[in-house]
Amino acid sequence: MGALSTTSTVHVSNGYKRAKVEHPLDPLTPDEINAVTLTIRRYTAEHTDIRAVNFNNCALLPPSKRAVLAALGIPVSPSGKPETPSTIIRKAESDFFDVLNGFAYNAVLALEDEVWKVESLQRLPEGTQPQITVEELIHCETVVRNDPKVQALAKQVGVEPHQIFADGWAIGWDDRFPKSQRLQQALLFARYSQHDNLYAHPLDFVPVIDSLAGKVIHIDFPPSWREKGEGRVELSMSTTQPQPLSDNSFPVANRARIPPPLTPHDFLPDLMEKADPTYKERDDLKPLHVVQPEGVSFTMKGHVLEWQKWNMHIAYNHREGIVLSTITYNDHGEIRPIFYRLSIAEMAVPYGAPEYPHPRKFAFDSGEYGMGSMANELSLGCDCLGKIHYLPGAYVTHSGTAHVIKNVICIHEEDAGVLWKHSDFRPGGRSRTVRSRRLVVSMVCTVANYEYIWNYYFYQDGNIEIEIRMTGILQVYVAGSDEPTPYGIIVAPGINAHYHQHIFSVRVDPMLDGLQNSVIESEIVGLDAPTGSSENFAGNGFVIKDRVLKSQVEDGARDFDWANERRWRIANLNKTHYASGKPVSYTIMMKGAVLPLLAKPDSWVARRASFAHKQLWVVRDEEGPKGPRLFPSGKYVPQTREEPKDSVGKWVKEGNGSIENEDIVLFLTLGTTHIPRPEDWPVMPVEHVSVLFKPSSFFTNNPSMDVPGTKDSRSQSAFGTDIANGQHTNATNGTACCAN
Ligand code: ABN
Ligand code: CU
Repeated sequence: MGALSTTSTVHVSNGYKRAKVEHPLDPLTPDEINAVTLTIRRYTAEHTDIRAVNFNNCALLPPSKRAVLAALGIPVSPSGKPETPSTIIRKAESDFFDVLNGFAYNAVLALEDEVWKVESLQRLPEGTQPQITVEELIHCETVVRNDPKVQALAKQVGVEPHQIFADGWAIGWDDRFPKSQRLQQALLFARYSQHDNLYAHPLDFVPVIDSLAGKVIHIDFPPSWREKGEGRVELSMSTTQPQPLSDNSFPVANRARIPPPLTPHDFLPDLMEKADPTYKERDDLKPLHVVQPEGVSFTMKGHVLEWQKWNMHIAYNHREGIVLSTITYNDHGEIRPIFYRLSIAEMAVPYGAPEYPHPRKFAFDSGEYGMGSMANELSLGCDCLGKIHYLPGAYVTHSGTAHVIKNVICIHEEDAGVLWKHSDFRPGGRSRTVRSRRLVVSMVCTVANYEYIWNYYFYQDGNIEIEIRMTGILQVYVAGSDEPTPYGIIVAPGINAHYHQHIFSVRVDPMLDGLQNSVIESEIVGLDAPTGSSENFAGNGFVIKDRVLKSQVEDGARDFDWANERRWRIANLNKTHYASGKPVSYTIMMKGAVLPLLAKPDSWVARRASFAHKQLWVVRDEEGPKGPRLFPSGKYVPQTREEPKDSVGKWVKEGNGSIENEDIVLFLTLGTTHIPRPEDWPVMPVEHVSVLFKPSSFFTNNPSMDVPGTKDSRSQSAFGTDIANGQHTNATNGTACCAN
């Protein structure tokens, strides 16, 4: 079926009342999701031969950038005049399956006079797979647990059917199956009691399921390694290549099986104590409360937050989780646009073990599962300390009803150490200390074994930071006793944690003092003139060489370069700083988070995750009818083979458009190569990566000079002792140190 022109209407009454929408980027409310899916159901029943619908996703289709900025009165150029607002029609988009034949569809709906209407309905091209849903993950586990072949294989290593558990990953890449088949690979584990850490008991085979048919269609057996002497190892199979499907013999006669390790490795205190009666929680931690006696310093109106000169719209969606939009800064009364939109748009987690089927392990957690759908219900006093404001989020379930996560986005303030300080060291000199308060917008996602924490920080000196924290449980595979593990490390007996990378793509849609922005690449280089020369006699001279990135095709994909301390800044070339004469800009600091993709350039993962090849991508923001360029590995990620047409690698190559003084979008690649440690087991302490955006010639001077010096009347000497003076005094409060 092609695009359909007829429209169907469903009135939003009958309990589908729309909650108040105050901002054009407000996400669909649960009522709206319900109304949209009901509209689609009626439409398909009345106008198509689709008879059984399973919804996959449903979200706001954002209006155009210029329309939103005009509606909010945000200027699009340094001249300061906002454009004339036009009517914004609220739109929604949903992907769904016809469960009878497995075809996937995309519908776009518009809300007119409080009534949703189907504007277009298209069958997705064969092989296009929308994300794996929460329900499919649960279903996959049930399918493998009930499969007689899986049960028989599990029994051979002492595992009963009710003890079989599975993480139903997207297939990754497997040419042996047709693209049209919706597939999941079930990474198997045994669980021996209700809340046992199942990752402590990995199984040695990997079923593949057809998600729509609900059937196990194949089982793969990773080969194991043998010691060959003199440090050499040998694979138990002759190749790391996938075996032909015809070679799938059940039961596996003569195959050396590796039973799962039985030792528990738990993280819940009662279970840890059960396993080891000497286990005891430490009892020497005194309470530490975050107290805000006068409440918070931010205000929220719906999804719009105002804090310390910052203003932004905070939204949830099923895919990126947090999306921050229309970020402005009030600079002495002038509302200055900074970023139109910020999100973590994609991530890839490729594992480094080449034995088949381990190479299929490269998760695109955002595009394949949706970080929003995987987000946690946060809880006060443990995930979030202090005075907290939560925002809810809603995603669609197969039935079409909205699933609400009440506390999905956490908004709060934190002390962030010293913001700035100076002491005049001369006798009688005065000093001033100003502490940094930051605003945090955060979310926690559980992607099967791992958790990811997204933290967006806003500071009083104009800095913005996006930090990703990783914790949770390592993805592991079983190792035979004495089996060498060249691509991983044994974190506990029989448990091999494969090496892997976490590679994130941060999408930055800038609007520094308007939409026409550029990227300046700087290299910091020593002077060419030799030591002893008249230009550089002591040999110490270095300069900064700036170059504006000009053409998308030539400059749109950039490598980091340590040798020249390469750095990038987003600039508005139409406005310069009164003193430095430099264009107003924000510098991008990747704080030790740049990394090379370790898989080969023509590897499966590299072909699907073109964004991971380069540290910086700059493309023109071209808003099509289905919205802007949002996802660097394509809109539909599961089961792509080769680089999708709508990926950042393809956009850069497209046309010879200018990226200088244009409406541009950046994708920053950052992450970490994770060589697991036993200390990452059974649960990994958090690891951080972050990118910082720092104003450079953007403000007249330090914009935080007006932050008051701190006088925290509740800070006291730890032991009732004035340690600095070597005197015992009563606990004193710390008023004088900050400004005297
Ligand atoms: N990390 C892959 C994944 C994510 C979510 C659910 C299952 C598997
Ligand atoms: Cu890791």
